[in-house]
Amino acid sequence: MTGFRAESLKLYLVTDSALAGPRGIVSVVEKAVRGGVTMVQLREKNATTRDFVQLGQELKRLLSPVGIPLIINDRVDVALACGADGVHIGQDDMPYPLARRIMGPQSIIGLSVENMDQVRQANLLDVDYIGISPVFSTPTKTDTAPAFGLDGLAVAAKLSVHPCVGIGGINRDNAAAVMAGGARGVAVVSAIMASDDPCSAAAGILSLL
Ligand code: TZP
Ligand code: MG
Repeated sequence: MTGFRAESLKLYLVTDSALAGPRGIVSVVEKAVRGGVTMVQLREKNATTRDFVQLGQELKRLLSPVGIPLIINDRVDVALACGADGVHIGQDDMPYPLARRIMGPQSIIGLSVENMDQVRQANLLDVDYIGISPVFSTPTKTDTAPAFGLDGLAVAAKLSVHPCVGIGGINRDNAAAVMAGGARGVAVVSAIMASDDPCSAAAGILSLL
């Protein structure tokens, strides 16, 4: 099956072009990698397909030599085109069985779940991991389901047969609590992407996990 290792979830950086600003995604990711991120998801909601693929190719060139998996948000076609290691899908994206068929048995596929029912449904799929979304409400993404909170996260992590990563509002103040709730890792956007020092921001969170 896929060569996915749940340890890759530990500090999962999800990109945001707006927060990277004029520095650009690649430069921020490069610094975050020096700080110890263990997996990277390229998430582009407004990019053209051409720019999305090009960014994916650039990140793949950066991450491949250091053995950090690159995951593409939503877009199976972009993941294949840029040679990414996998794709992360949500409940409204390509259905998992089709994504698996297209991506092949080796690719990493992660699925966002927004409630306990979706955790149970994900148990019937051979996804590589699930994203508990959101753990806390966050200004980075406001069109989310109600937050799980730490108690909900603990229930979801117990219920899930898959490794879980928490996303939403996670930072230095709560990352350890998310891990204590049973998550195998934390997925963060603003805590790293918005930092003036993405290397220290990543290293600081990692030191708490
Ligand atoms: N999915 C659920 S919450 C979220 C995504 C992409 C954004 C998380 O951003 P932040 O800044 O880490 O709270
Ligand atoms: Mg999606």
